[in-house]
Amino acid sequence: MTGYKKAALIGLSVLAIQAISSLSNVSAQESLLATLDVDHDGLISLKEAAGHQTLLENFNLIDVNEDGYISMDELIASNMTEG
Ligand SMILES: [Ca+2]
Ligand SMILES: [Ca+2]
Repeated sequence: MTGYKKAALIGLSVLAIQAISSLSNVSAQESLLATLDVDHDGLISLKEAAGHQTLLENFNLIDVNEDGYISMDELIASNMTEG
């Protein structure tokens, strides 16, 4: 195997790993939203965030558009998980 091919193969593996880890992150946030979204409107209100200490403490930071709710997009951007 040439050095170039090796580098290309390593590059592809890194991309694959990044794709897999970003997918698993999304599902972590999906399950977090599902856990906290008591009224099933797809958003986490301040009241619903009370079930997650870290989320509650960072609510204003995560709520980027300041509508008082954390959307799936905002949750993904925050990288917040259940842990
Ligand atoms: Ca909700
Ligand atoms: Ca928001």
